[in-house]
Amino acid sequence: MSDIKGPSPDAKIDGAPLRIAIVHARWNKVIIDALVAGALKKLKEAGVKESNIVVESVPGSFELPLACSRMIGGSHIQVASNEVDLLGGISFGTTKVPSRTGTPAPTIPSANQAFDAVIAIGVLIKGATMHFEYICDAVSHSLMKIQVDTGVPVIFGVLTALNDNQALERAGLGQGEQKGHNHGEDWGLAAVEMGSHVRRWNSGKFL
Ligand code: RBF
Repeated sequence: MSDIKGPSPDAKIDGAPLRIAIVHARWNKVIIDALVAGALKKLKEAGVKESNIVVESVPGSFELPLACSRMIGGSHIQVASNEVDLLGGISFGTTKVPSRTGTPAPTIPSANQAFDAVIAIGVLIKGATMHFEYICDAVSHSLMKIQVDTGVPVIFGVLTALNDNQALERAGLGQGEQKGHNHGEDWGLAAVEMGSHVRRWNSGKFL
């Protein structure tokens, strides 16, 4: 990576208190796998506990915004179900929602905290039609809207490449001199930094 491009490496932030989700598309899987591995590596190096990392997948990048939105929403429901069950009692571990109909009650796995950040990872490679332009535009705007609307950082881990080589190089999978840098690592660090900042800002603390 050049010295000019990319984030400066001076933000060293403790990820130990954070809970982070990764949601990735499955199109262009070899590249996706490298990016997800890069993000996971940096999350763990920053101290995020393995038990506080959730990884989900969706078919393609177009599905990423809905997945982020519902995972953020669902993680708040998990926390609520951990605090008080629907009968008003304190619950521990897994909450069983009471059933009045005889239909088996849904089970909500509980969690102590909502996601502090979500990393959305996809690889869009331009083809012969306008499909690429539409998806890039829709996905980038939607992911931005979700983070602003929910207040939960959504890290933009979507490569929008004009050809295979551009995508490979941005996952550190290029050939020889063009090996490139794995941007998944940057996304892991960005999630830790933004998750930590937002926690602090939400409690009214500023540097
Ligand atoms: N999804 C990706 O994540 N990356 C792609 O490069 C990609 N290219 C696509 C090209 C075409 C022509 C189509 C129809 C879909 C493509 N998708 C791609 C899948 C898309 O994001 C989505 O999963 C499907 O359109 C189903 O909603």
